[in-house]
Amino acid sequence: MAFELPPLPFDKDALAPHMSAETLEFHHGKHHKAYVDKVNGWEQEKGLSGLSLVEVVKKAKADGDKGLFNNAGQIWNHSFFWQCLAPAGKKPSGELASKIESAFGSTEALLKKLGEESVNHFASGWGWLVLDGSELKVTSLHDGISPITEGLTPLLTIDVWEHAYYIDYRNARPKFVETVLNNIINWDFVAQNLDGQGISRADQAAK
Ligand code: MN3
Repeated sequence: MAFELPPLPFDKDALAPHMSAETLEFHHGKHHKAYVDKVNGWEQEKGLSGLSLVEVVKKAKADGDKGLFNNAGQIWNHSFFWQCLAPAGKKPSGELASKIESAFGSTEALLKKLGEESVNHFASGWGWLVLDGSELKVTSLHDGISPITEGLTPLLTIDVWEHAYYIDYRNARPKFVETVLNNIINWDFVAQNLDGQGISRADQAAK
């Protein structure tokens, strides 16, 4: 098995000033890596050989193994999160834009709702735009929980653990959330998740 830390899909300084190279050095190079190392360290003890990351997350949930569930979920969530970001993010278009319009009224309304959900999420976790069946929904999940074990299809996420914003924004989660959602979202990736292409890209990146 031995999971690997996937490389960032952009240069470390490509998201500045919205997300600095220093934040990415710590968030990707230390926090994300620590989850990978932790799960790899359990390979023998917890019988994880030969399992994919998603299988590990599902097994941990079935076994009620919270430590493994959160650490493996965090590998997956971060691998997915990096794919959700891009320098100079464009706006949603095509099928995604029409789905957003019929579910929320407009992209601005979606960003407001997702922003509020993410800002108001208590303590550590993630804000998510998901498909619940064929319906677009905004939600938030705690710690390392991922939509992949909740029967939901992830389209877009924002990390609201303190380590995601403390270097660049100190304690100002609202400013971080607003800045990321309005400036560096990779809407092409979000659109690819409507039919699962993007998710398989994130899964591969997680191995
Ligand atoms: Mn994080």
